Amino acid sequence: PRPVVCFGEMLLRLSPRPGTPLASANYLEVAVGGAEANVAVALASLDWPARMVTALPDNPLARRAIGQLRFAGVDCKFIEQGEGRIGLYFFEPPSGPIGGRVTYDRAGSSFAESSPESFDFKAALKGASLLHLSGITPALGHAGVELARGAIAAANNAEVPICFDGNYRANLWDAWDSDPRAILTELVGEAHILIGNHRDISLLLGTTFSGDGPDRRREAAEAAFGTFPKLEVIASTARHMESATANRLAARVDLRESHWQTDEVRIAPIVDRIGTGDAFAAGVLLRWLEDASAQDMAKTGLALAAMKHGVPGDSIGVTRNDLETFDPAGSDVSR
Ligand code: KDG
Repeated sequence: PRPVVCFGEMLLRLSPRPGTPLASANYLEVAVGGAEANVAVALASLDWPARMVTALPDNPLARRAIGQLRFAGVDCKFIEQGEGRIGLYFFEPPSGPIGGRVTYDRAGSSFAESSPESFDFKAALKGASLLHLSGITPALGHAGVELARGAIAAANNAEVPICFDGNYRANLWDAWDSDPRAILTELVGEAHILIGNHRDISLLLGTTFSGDGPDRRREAAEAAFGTFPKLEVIASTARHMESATANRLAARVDLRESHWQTDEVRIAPIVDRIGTGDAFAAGVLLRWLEDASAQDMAKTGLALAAMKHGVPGDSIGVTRNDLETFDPAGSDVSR
């Protein structure tokens, strides 16, 4: 198999214990994140080669982040280490009726301060099957937009298809004088695979698709296929939150000629919601890389997303066997 190249910022997550507000926390637990890195970890753990391209400082915090990727088997030789800092985010987990909250401390990170010239995209993309990036990179500011453009141009030069995950982060876009719709429309215009729900698509197309049923979703997908001629796959999840610790989740994959929507599965208790979209993306991509059907992409994406809800941290490392034997209705300890 040919490697997937994941390009984006890596972050450390620092979280107080559930129920303890950040403002009075004495202990913070560390996890390693970054949406694209989370996809790399999931793919590598499933034995699909993944290569991370990012910029990090040369310090113990960055070594902690890289160590997590290495443990999963991600190829780290295109990670540029030099000046600057690693981005952090603080996550107050949901507790009782209070939802979770993210506070970013990532301004001026090595990645956000880099430019397309900082990376050897040509070498990193050599022999690659796919470039995966997300809407987090352009949300970082003007430099982030250039980074996303640079990576996309390099993939186009190398004739490597592109997967773009919308990953809309309002807090990042709102922090600068941004026009997310114009920027995302330009970037998605180069993508072959779009991970994003029908609301992301509505944002891109400037249309409101009222309601959330399968007909609306097909309508949204067809409109997106009409607007973005390179798009081959649109994959999305639909989530109905029951409480801070329970979800209902369904997955959907639209191809130009076919589509598949899974039944809803109930997920409870939820251990950690962060990174579930990245786990979904990894499942969809795994099956796309294997040339599977819309049904297989949707089912595997849903299975990985469901599994991630039960795993602490931003990413999930699972084996093929875990995936094949996963039963969303729950399973016993195997001995
Ligand atoms: O999808 C999960 C990511 O949001 C998380 O790992 C942190 O990349 C991150 C971000 O920018 O919020």
